[in-house]
Amino acid sequence: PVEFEFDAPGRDLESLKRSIANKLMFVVGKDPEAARPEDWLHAAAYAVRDQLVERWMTTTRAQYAQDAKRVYYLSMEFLIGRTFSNAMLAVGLRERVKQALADFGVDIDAVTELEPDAALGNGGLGRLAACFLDSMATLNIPGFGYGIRYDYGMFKQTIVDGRQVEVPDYWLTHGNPWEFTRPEVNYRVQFGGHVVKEGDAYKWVDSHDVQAMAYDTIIPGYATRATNTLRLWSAKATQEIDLGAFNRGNYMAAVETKNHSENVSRVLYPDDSTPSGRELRLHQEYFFCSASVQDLLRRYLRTHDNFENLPNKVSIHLNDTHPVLAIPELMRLLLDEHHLSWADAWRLCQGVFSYTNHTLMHEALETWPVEMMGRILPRHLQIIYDINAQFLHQISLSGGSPELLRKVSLVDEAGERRVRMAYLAVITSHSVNGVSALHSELMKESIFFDFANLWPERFNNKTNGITPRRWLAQANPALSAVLDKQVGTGWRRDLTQLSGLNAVLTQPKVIDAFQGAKLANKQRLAAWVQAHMGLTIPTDALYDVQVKRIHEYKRQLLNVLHVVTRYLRIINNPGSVTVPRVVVFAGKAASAYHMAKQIIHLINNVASVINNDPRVGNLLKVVFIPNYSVSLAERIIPAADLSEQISTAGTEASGTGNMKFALNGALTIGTLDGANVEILENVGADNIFIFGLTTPQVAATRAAGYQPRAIAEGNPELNAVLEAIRDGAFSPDEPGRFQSIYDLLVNWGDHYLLLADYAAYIAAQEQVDIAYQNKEAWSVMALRNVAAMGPFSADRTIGEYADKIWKSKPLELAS
Ligand code: DL6
Repeated sequence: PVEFEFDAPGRDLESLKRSIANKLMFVVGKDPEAARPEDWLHAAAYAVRDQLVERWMTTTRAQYAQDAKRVYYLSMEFLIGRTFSNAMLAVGLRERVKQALADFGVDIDAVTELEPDAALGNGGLGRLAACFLDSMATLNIPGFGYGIRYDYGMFKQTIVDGRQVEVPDYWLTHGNPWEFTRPEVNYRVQFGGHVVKEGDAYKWVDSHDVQAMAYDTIIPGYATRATNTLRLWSAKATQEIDLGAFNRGNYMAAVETKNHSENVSRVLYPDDSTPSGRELRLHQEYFFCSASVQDLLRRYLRTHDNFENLPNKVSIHLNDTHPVLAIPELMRLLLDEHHLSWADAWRLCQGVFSYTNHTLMHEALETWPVEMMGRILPRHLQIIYDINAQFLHQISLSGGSPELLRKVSLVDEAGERRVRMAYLAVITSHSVNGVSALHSELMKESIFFDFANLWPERFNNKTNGITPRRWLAQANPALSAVLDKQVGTGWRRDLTQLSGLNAVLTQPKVIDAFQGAKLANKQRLAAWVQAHMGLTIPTDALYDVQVKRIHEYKRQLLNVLHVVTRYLRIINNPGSVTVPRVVVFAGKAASAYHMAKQIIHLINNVASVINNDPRVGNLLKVVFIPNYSVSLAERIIPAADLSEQISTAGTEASGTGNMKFALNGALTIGTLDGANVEILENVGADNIFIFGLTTPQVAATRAAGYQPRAIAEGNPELNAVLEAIRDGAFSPDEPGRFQSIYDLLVNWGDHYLLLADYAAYIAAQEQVDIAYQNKEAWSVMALRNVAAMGPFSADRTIGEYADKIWKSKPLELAS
């Protein structure tokens, strides 16, 4: 365990115990005799939070004193997970809190498990935002996260008869000890109404208004006094109750408007990489953009009396297109409220905004119907039209053809007219980045081709990263202890120090220690599976893991094809498979995504047939772990031997799970997609299993008229696997259940080319089996992965954003 000291009072064991006891009595309001484990968790959380508050104030004071440039990270999603362990780690108090609780007879691990995940995000994009907050604080970059305080986060996934069933996640049931309610920080957000012109000025009138109220959470930096703030907005009605209706005795009608207004921050849209296109979503996006921009302008104006310095003091980063309405909102405020000229307002906007793209999928690029935007945000639609008119004028002056104008216009005129949010982000931002080297190149060749021709200097790459605090120190204490012994403890702040492992990783004692940690992590996962699912899994098998959102492009189905292949080999050709495997799946499907739900159903049905077939025994077990979450990821990833990163080349923008697995000593089986390409470059071809079509080969295969049926017919083993799925081998109670999956692959074009990659994937899996039989050599390869993960720290990524995009400097804080 690594503890470090600050001079703050209240950190010795006795003070901590006093603090926890005080919080239990005076904040939670419980007698120690009557306190439940949840009460102890809250009491300890408040005691740990106290340790952060003083730093928070010191940091804020220093930001003002140094007139520091602040980075505002606008994101509809922050997939935080639990905070208790993370906060203890950041302030170096875990061992002492553990002791303090133990002295009260309370087990820290048991209470830690009671904390609900803050699941205010869907997947990769939201978790990246959470890792970035951690790294910004750790690097002393003055930053704010701005988002929505959803009452209901990502739904809880239950599996009923093999099917996904969604249950609401009311994560605030027991209160949230980490947040500070700020009723005094609230802004009016307008919707609807219309715009009137008075002289040269525009006024937005007759709108329905909602209040945005702030809730703040401290984001601690690791081993620094610096902290940042995550400010989440909650919708409150401007009027609590309609007194007229109330007095007429119509009590329900009296609160109807209030409920309607407050619905804006009620629930996270559970869609990942698919557009939701619903009006409420547009309300949510504008709601948090407006509140955030009003808030940051107010902060800026506290210490500046004009806007000239805005780009030197403020960066607004757009995490995908969801916050892009911040652009017309800033324009509106500068024009209509602060009376700047159009030219000045536009110059300032271009100076402050930067944008990250997280997906190339055309269907995932947000557009809003002009009609809807005009109805809900009439002034913003005007401003977007004006931006468009000026932009198109410029393009045509420089010789742009009508065809080019049509292609780059902010308004898509084909069919129902729609505003293209990604284009608005690109036209305005001074920087547009992708999230892996490959993705950033593809972005310029595909969705932003015309813009990259116009402004090549604007486009750049910032390969994603992950925080080593949560994803190694916190998630994997067993491996962390091994690393501390071999390379010291500094990797938590400088992940490149893991390269020190290269000098020792062939030593038997290091290999032994690594294997011991891996086994402990498998035992920890197996115990969880036993306790929560009633399933026994062996701990001496290869743990083959694919955990992520369920999506056709991520190709969980290809993994299933391998599982079924393996199963058929075991029963038809005993002795042909000798390496025992536990294949673990976890992930949620968007509630309206039928095929993804079918895939979950298939995985569960395949699991139940295989797990109950006595011919298979411990040679193959298949587990679908329900309700994948950040806290489950922390338990699953450290136990993995093999990391499945098998998306169709050119579809996964980066991936960050791929980095988490490698950092925890798993080998990757993967395609040349997203950040897998850079993982390969760093770990070397001997320490990763790469297979399948490359991005250009994918395009060529499609262009040549891809025939999946011919592939199936030409490969008897594949054919048998597909027929087993189609004919009900895994759904004997309803033999036709998976006909649609068969059709998807064989008759409907197999858009993601699973069958094209099948043979190469199976061959790669055979290489995995061969390699795993030599446990020492396997461990050395795994350790080489760990040693090579330095570049995949989010600290590296954030360092690059700060230097190259935001031009922000670390805050100076006395140590
Ligand atoms: O950049 C974070 C993460 C990437 O690692 C994943 O590859 C990518 O799929 C994900 N993108 C989304 C798209 N959502 N939208 N829009 O979640 O971003």
